[in-house]
Amino acid sequence: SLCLSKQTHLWLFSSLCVFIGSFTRYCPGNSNVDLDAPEQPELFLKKLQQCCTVFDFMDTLSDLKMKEYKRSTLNELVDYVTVSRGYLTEQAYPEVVKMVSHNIFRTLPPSDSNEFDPEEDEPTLEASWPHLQLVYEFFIRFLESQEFQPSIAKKYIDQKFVLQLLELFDSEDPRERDYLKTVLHRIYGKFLGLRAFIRKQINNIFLRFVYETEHFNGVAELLEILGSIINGFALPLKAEHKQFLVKVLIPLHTVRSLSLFHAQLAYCIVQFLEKDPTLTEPVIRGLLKFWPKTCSQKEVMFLGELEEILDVIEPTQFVKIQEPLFKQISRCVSSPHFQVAERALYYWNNEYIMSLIEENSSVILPIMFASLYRISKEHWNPAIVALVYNVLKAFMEMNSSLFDELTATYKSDRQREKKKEKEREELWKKLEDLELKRGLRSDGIIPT
Ligand SMILES: *[C@@H]1O[C@H](CO)[C@@H](O)[C@H](O)[C@H]1NC(C)=O
Ligand SMILES: CC(=O)N[C@H]1CO[C@H](CO)[C@@H](O)[C@@H]1O
Repeated sequence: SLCLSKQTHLWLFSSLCVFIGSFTRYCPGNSNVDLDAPEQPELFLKKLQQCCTVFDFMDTLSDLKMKEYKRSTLNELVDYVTVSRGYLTEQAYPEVVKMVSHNIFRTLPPSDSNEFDPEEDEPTLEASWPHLQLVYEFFIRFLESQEFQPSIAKKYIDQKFVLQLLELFDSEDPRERDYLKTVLHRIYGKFLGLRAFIRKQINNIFLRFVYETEHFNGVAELLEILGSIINGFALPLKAEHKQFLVKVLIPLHTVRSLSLFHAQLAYCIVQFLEKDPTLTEPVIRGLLKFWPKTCSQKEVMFLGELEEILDVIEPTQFVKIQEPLFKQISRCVSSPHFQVAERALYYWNNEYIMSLIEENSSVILPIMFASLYRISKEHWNPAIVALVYNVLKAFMEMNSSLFDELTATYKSDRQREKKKEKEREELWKKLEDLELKRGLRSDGIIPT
């Protein structure tokens, strides 16, 4: 499989073409490799040209033989580029990019954005995948080849190419998006001159997604690439990068289909905070601002992300944000949704978070106490009550005098409330009696 078969069939030019001979791989064998080696670069170009022909896979019965020839030619090209030694000539670059472009750049089938629900429906798989996969495979090996020279390739892999590549991330086929992810990652790694452009275009895709369409299939894949890009940012972070975090990544949390890319999004956020801890406060304030009000499933995701952030938070940053943060957590603990309350209460199993709470218990206990105490008396769910008892116990151990103080305050507040309620009831009763005495009818009309 080290060399290309000699036959470069005519099938590409039209369906009239005649297939000459059998499509067996021509390998000169061990005896006369050298003799045939000079032909290889030229065969390579020819076969690249052949593979520019694109077949219609929607018609499953057409061109069956031709499709099979192209498939084996692509296979040969994959093998060739994997082991090529000195065959990647300068003429090959435009041909490779041309072949790849002809095959992968196409109008994606219209996805019924109203109908298709990526959380529920099966994606439409790409019909031409038997060829498309090999083209992607070939392209990745080309980019990864030891002989690959970005300085030559950049003439052909340019901004226009990248723009078309990014559009393909909207493909419904997850297999294609997976290949695209690797392709874009390689291009980002090898073409320094395209990096800022790629980031800017991803930025635009996300803004359009958040504020206009709410529809783009490749958000998770693009975020995954960004995760590793962020990882490589130099310090101090550029204003452009911080802006991307605050103006794009945080608003991405508001999208309805968050569950499809939340893990990748949270990863990017945490990457940013590990790079630059001073971003913690704006990030957490952003999450609190966009905190979901009606969707408990989303609320659970937010709590999960917040825990990831707290896992890496610096104590100096924690104190800046602890009050609004624990006000929200206190609301979550009292949530009527079992899963939300449970997820929030799990924070108390996290040793690092516990140590942060303990250091600032005089701030956090008073915020949390009333909700917890009330739940321990009133909640319908025994699992939640058990978790709450654990939290209260931990609080008591942290600072028992503060705990007693809060208990006393809570009780006297409750009593005052109850007393007020009672007084209000009595007042109403008195009013009723008074009205009866004055002969008011229940319908409020004074009898004449
Ligand atoms: C307990 O809380 C009280 C009231 O906030 C505070 O004055 C005291 O220092 C705390 N004790 C400990 C051991 O943290
Ligand atoms: C009010 C309070 O207790 N603040 C403390 C919170 O924890 C930090 C250390 O992480 C202390 O420096 C603060 O004094």
